[in-house]
Amino acid sequence: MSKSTVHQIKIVDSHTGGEPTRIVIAGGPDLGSGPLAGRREKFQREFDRFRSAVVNEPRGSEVVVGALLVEPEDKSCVAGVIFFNNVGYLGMCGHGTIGLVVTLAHLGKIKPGDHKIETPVGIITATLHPNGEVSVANVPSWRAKKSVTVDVPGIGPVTGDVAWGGNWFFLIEQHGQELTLTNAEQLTDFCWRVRQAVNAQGFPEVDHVELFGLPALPGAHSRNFVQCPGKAYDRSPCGTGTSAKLACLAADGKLAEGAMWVQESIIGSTFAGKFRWLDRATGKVEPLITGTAFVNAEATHLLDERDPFCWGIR
Ligand code: PYC
Repeated sequence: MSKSTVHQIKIVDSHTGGEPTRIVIAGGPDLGSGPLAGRREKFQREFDRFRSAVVNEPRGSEVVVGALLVEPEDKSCVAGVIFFNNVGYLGMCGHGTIGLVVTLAHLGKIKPGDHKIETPVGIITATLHPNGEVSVANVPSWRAKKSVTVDVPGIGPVTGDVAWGGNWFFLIEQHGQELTLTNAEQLTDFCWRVRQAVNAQGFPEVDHVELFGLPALPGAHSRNFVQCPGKAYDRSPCGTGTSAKLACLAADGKLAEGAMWVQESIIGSTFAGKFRWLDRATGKVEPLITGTAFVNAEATHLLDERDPFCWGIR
């Protein structure tokens, strides 16, 4: 076997409340320097097959969120990161940032304390607590539109809020769906239809759909089901989705600044969230999301150009 056809990528896997994160720590594409939004575009334009190789089958699955570690432009940051998934690229990723912080600690690169991290949609501050928990002070989050009703083929009218929490979400309270894991297939179909309708009826930027219901765990305030852009559902309560939810709760006056909101995921994992106002006039808040992650693999991926599925099944 000729060695020159085999690329090596070093990765560390973790999961945050059941949702996997795969951090590429070496062997990734060289995206140069400059703002991360521009480097994310270059990633997409010139190295998209690398994204697919890392997260798609046969090495990954539709559930895996990948993260490429890059040099931050702002040197006060400990790292820059570009998150990606089975179909494309994310703005921010809450569960992924918690996974990243635990991974950096595992690698001996950071100690408990505050750490700034650069993302394509802004700089966030993550705190690694001595007990291993991680809090993420997310990018400014806000509700863009309240009570948008879309006509969903095969379902009928569905009403939700459009909000930004580092990614764009459509958040639905009244959906008539049972939020249980055994119902995941039906929930996936429901959310996918809603997303098509939301995209077609005025909000092409929305790529996550989030349903809310009553929690199963004592102490939790709500349970969610979050559909990600590539149709997989988030096993965690979704950090950016919880941020979007906090922005809506703040806008509606349903949660006070600094009060705790415990968001439960469809598999029963939780994030604790709270917010502080950045600007009441525009409804912008800074969400703080706290959760835990565990490192579960260190590996070297081998990308053999002669393998017909070297760059993933796309
Ligand atoms: O935790 O923000 C998040 C997230 C986005 C997509 C999957 N997880």
